[in-house]
Amino acid sequence: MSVTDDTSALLRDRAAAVLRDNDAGGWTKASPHLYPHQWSWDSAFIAIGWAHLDVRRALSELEQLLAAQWPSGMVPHIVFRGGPGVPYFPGPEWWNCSVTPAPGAAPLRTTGICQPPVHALALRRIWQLTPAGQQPEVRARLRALYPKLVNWHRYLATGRDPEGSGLVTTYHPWEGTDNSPRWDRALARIEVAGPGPYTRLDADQLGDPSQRPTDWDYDRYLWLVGELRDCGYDDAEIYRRSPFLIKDVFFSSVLVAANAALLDLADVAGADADDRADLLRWLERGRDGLTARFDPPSGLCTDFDVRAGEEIRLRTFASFAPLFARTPDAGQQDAQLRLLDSADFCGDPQLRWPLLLSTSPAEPVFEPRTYWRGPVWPIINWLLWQSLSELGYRDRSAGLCRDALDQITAKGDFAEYFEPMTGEPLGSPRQSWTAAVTLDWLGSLG
Ligand code: 9WN
Repeated sequence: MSVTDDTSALLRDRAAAVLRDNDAGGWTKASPHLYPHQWSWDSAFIAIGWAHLDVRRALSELEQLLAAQWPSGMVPHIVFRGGPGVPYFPGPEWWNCSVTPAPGAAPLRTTGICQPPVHALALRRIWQLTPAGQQPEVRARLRALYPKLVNWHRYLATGRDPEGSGLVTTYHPWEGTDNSPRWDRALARIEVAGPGPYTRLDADQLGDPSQRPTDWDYDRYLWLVGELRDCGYDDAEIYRRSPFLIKDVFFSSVLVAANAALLDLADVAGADADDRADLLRWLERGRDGLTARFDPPSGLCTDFDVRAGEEIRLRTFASFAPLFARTPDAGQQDAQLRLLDSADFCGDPQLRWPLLLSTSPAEPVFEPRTYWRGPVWPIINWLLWQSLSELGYRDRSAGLCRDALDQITAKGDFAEYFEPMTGEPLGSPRQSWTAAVTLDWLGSLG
């Protein structure tokens, strides 16, 4: 099946219905049952989807998320907006943190870690899609959000990069791509004293535990939460004590692209000269940091385990960090595109569609049905599509958009992720960010 005019109108209505059904009033559940609260990078993608339906509603998504921004500038990975009766594990009691959004307002319960900073890309898309008549209102709200996003980036560029390397240090697998094999060695080093008794909800809710991280992973995830909590979520203390500190090239590449997005909005936002200079400095330092982790012969960009002092050399979606960062260097682009087309990635003839997988089938750890260890994630392909478009690879980006929409249309109901060889929809159905990127892809077709 391919997306024709008829099917695209239908698909747009169905995607819009997912966002409307998951709308909880100014914020959107990441999915109806499995993820019933507000997640950080989900919200950014979701805002991009809303921008095609109602730019005001799109702004609320970001405003509600940023209301939970910590004084340090960190934007927490979950805001437990669903309330205490809504089941999710681990809930707020495991994290023991909250923020008070305004004097006298009720505190918001949050987690103490963060996720990739896609938010500036969302703000830029909102502005691009704002109808002329709504520009005065949207500009005013954008101007209120902008300094919060600059502070968020400042936190990542300083608190999360005390070395000034241009690369963001992540503290937990939940800072984006949970059970990616990129974390296996660092997790294996943790001698688990036992995180205490707990009952997982995810495996039952999904009905197929084999797609989710194992209990071995969860023991370590929860133990790490305890460590971060004991450090009072203080960056310097975490740096002194935590066994899990990773220079994550994917996370860092999103920060580079997000800094560029804020610079694009600087005039609309009335940004001052200091903020502009900081954003440019972080952007250039980020690109240099990624270049230092780039291996020209293989075309791979690799994460670095700070605690072990070792490279994490695996073929995963993160290997394409220079592309995600829209690196202008032609040599890096060529090497990355060769790798992308190779049999290790999109050139594998067994793939149902030539889309970017979370982990290469050529890796021994590849598992086609397990979460971040093989399946295709639409949001990752959306990020790649954006980069290819911005870098001027029109045919490639158009092909990627077509294949991604075909995958979403063929089977299932806006699945969280897909089996790469069969196209089987996996994970949560009616996942908000899948619907959101569908709306953006359809919007690009004109
Ligand atoms: C933990 C909500 C989130 C995404 C993450 C994805 C998954 C949560 C989980 O779902 O993580 O945060 O319970 O598995 O890995 O990227 O933000 O969609």
